[in-house]
Parts: sequence; structure tokens; C-alpha cells
Amino acid sequence: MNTEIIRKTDKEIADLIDKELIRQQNTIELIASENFTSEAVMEAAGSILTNKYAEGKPYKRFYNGCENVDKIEEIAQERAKKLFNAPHANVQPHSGAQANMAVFLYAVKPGDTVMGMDLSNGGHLSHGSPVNFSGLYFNIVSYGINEKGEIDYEEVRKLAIKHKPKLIICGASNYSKIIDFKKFKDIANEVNAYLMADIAHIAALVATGEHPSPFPYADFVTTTTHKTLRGPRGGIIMCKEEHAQGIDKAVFPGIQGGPLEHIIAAKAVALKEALSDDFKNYAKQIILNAKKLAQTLMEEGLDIVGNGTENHLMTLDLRKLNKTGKDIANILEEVGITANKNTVPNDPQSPFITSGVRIGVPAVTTRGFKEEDMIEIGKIIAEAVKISDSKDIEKIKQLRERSLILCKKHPLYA
Ligand code: DSN
Repeated sequence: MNTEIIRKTDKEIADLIDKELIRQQNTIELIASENFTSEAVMEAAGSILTNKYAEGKPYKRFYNGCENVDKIEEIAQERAKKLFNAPHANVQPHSGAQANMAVFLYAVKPGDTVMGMDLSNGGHLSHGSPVNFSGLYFNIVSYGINEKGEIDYEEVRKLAIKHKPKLIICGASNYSKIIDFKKFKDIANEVNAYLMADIAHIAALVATGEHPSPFPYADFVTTTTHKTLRGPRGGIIMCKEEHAQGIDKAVFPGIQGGPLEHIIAAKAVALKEALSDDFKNYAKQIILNAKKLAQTLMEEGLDIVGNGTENHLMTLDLRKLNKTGKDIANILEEVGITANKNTVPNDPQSPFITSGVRIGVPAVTTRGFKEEDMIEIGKIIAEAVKISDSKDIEKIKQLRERSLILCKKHPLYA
């Protein structure tokens, strides 16, 4: 949190970091993919390990002087394997998208057919969006969610039988139901496809048993480390032993050069935290908070896609109110809440406008928010939606005050 040393040489950046700290402290963070990492994780991420080049794998490097980073990376791998009960873990991917890219490089060839969830239905860019490498170089067949906000597994099966993909991707950036990994595996088996599960959003829930695990069903499991898992920004790939060598090669030299050993150390620190009983309680509280928030929003008369949530997030469906996700995300920012606009199933609006707002509770749960705070957040959101057209300055001020009271009740990095 300290910017004293930066300040001596770069006041401009030090000022902006300080301002960002105040913004984070005084805002209710409901962006479903964000979280607040521990100071221990940040210390590792900001450590002298950033100075070291270590291409290759632990104990098989292309550079000398790796005796310390070898041990750090090995510890990170072992902790990831233990946490997720995974046969093999590669902790080098710089991000979730790069973890996914490495799986593509290993499992499919350009032009091959790949199935993934459509971005506007809750999938991820790297699951086959036309503007991403995955959509540009592969023949993508997308599945979506139905009006109930659920994956229609029979529809996925029919698509798979018709298009015979080599790789099926499950996992999402905006899906509030439990993912049935076994059903996906049965479909993959039927068409002889690999199965990849991207658990970036639900990683903490999977690690603690709050969501079923993709193991032993998935061939490859990718995740980010900075969402529910609460580590540094980065990715991990886990896989069956038979794919271990190929996946490692796909990461390096396939798509990356030198691993970020300072970030790998921070991943190791976060993974140790995630193996603790405190973290199990954290994951349980995420579910309790999300359910309470969804219930409050619905009691306040707002629609939620799928009428609730089974994980850490939900999507406000604004179609009935003729309001847009863009406007509501903006008014929420004015009252001290950050969330992002998001499409809803069969959204009449473009992805730049949308009819939904995605709301997640991992970050506020880290701050110590409990169910009673969720009720207050739900009421603030409902009020903000009501005044979004009039933009009543006095009411905005009052709501901003109520958000600040919650932030002060649960101080961050204090
Ligand atoms: N951008 C992330 C999210 O918000 O879900 C996905 O990588």
C-alpha cells in the first residue's frame, strides 16, 4: 500500500496508485471477476523475483541461477495439485486467456471444430469469440443458455453430434448455475472430443467443495488466479498426466517466453491461503451472500436471470423495465457501486448497451460483508434503478452515503 519509494522518482504514478487505493476502499465492488488479494500475495508479486529469467520447467531451465525459483515454482505446482486434486499443474500461464490458448495449441489444429459457450450468453472471449484467436483460427460452434438461464445439455449434445468438435469447452464468465461436468464429459465421449473446463470464475468454489469439481471428467482445467481464488493476476492449467508434457510444451515454448517468477511466488502464497480453513469459510460465505443479494433484489421487484444464483454471481435482467445495462451500471457507479453491463439471454440490445448488469460478491465477501450487508446493497441497487431516469442529485447523494457507510463498516487495507 506504501508508495513512498515510487513517490521519490515518479510522483505522477504514486498519486494515481494512492487514488486507486481510495477508490477501492470507498466503493462497493460487485464486478464478479474482481477481488482483493492479501498483502502477503502483493509482497510476493512485488518482490525481487521479477529480476529472474527462468525459461523452461523447474530443474530443467535454459538459464543458470534458478535454484530458488525452481523451488518456488515446484511449491506452487504442488499446492495447485493439492487444492484442486489435479494430476498435473502448470503455473506459468500469464493469464486465463493464455492458459486457454495453450490448451488450444496442444489439443487442436487451425480449422478444427471447437465448441464453447457464446460470449453474449456468458462464455469468454477465448472460448471462440470471432474477434479472438480462438474464433479467428478455429471453426467455432457456440452453445448458449435458455430463458431460464440454464445450459440445455440436450441442445449441446445435438450440436456436438452434428458438428463433431475435437474440443468442447465448458465453463463461463457469466453463468449462475452449477455446471454439470459429467454431462459435458458424456457428450465429449460420445463424439470423441477433448473436454476443457475453464473454472476461472468458480475456482474458489471448486477448491472448497462449494461447486462440483471438473476432475476426473475434464482433460484440461484452466483457471485464473485473481478472481474467486484471490491471488495475483495470472493463470494455471491443470490436466491429466497423459497430457502433462504436451501442455507444458504448449505453454513454453509454445506461447510464452520467460515465466513471471514473482507472480508464480504470489500464486504459491495465494494457493497456501486457499488451502486454509479460513478460505473454506470464505467460499461458504460467498454462496450465502450471493443468495441473499439475489433474494433481496427479487423482493425489491427486480428480475434476475434464472431467478437466483447457485454460485457467486447473478445478472439483473432489465428488459421488463425498459432500461439498459449501460445506464444502470453508470448510475450504480454514481452511487458508489461498481458492476458491469452484460447481455441477458436473447438480449434486444447490442453488447455495448445490453439489457443486463452482472453482479458478483467475491470482493465484498473478502471485505467481510455478510448477509445483512447484502440486504442493504440490494436496496441501494433497487433505489438506484428507480432513479436512473430522473438522476435526482439529492437521492444519488443519499445512496452514495449509504454505500460509504457499508465501506467504512468493513475497512479495506486499513
Ligand atoms: N474479464 C473477465 C470477467 O470479467 O469475467 C473474464 O476474463
